[in-house]
Amino acid sequence: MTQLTIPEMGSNSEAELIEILVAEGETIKFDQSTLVLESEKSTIEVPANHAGTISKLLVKVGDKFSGGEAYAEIDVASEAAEPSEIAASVEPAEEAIVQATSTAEANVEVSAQVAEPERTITAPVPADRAESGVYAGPAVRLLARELGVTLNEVTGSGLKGRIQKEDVQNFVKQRMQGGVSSGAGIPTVVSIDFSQFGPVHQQALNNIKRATAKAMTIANLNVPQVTQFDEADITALEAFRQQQNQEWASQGMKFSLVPFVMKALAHNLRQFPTFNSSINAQNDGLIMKDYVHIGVAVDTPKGLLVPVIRDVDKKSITQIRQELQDKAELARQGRLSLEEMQGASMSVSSLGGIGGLAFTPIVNPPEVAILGVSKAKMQPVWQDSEFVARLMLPLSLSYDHRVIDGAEAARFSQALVRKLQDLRQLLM
Ligand code: CAO
Repeated sequence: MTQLTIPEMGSNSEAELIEILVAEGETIKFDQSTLVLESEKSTIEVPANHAGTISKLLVKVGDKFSGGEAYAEIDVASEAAEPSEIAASVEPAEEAIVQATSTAEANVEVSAQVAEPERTITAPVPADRAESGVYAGPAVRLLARELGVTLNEVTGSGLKGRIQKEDVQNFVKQRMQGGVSSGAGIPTVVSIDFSQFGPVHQQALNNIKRATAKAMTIANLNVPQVTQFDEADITALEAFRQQQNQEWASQGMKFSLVPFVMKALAHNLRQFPTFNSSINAQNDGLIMKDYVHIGVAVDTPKGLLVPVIRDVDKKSITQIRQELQDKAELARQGRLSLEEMQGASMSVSSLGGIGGLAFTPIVNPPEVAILGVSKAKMQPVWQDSEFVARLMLPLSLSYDHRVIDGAEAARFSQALVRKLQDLRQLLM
């Protein structure tokens, strides 16, 4: 047990505690911001001078400090990472790449910030401690206080969820307009000391998993989504695929179902342009896209990545197959560029190679729909006056209900089914 202390602040300085960023029972890292103090001149984030679990907070908002005072008791973690290890574990470039899977707009911002990190925090703060409470610089905190905004309610758009001035301004604007603020007022999950129930150990999330977690949370909070289930009789498509596999075998080429689904989906996106749109920044119109790029979720050892195959509507299934194979391989090797994960019209998530009946994929904004593909199975299907064995492919279409109505989604799904059942539809 030891104590966390306020750093020396120079003679005649006094600062008031305006925010406590940690809680009793919380496990914190060395250098993690714990308190926010406000002096006459500036706002200061106080970094923890030890890592470990906070057993007792000794202060309350409004207390005044001149430096050197103890403010918490902490059970020091014996395995606490050294500051140099913390810094070494951060791979901002990789995170920037992953965040590219969520929004093209965010990518631009994230990559810009990686190139030139913001430096507004007066105390040293490790770059990977965004999870612990609010992550914002003094100027942003001051602005929030002036505008009466609780920073916990603001979703940060900066690197690792850092709250920017614009986020505070947009929050106020949305409130004034009576708009919906993502995550506003949503209570956070309580942090529990699981060691009280049995032995536990920590496992760090890598940058890809952290970025995916953030993107999925944003998606789920912002997009009212519905999933439409369907199934396509792909008996004929499967026979064609097997035949193609035999014909191309001498060249070492093999076709999986996914390129066929992508081609049919691209055709559908031309037929139903609303699915190839995004909501504009003012939430009062749609940006219609004249290109058809399709993202494909790839399961990699480090986590989910979504490379984008461009102009799928203009490419042959052979080309799409080759590009998908190349991009999936790059993804698994962690060598995809930022550009290769940007700009999808819509995404496909195929779990057909693994199994399962159906699932509800999460729309990845600013896209407005995503297609889930599950494992095809032989099933008895009633035809005329008898059951016949047919290969049925389960499809799960999740869509943003702000943009797409249920009837439109059902029509989209049925049109896709018809295309997969009879590829000649793609010629029309
Ligand atoms: N029904 C039945 N069999 C299927 C199928 C389906 N819908 N989809 C694929 N298969 C078969 C393939 O034909 C292949 O079998 P053969 O070797 O006998 O031909 C086998 O399953 C392996 O397929 P695969 O999934 O490895 O390859 P793919 O080209 O079908 O898919 C890719 C490529 C990149 C989509 C896939 O490798 C992948 O990463 N899938 C996971 C995506 C994911 O994680 N989604 C969840 C995102 S949300 O967390």
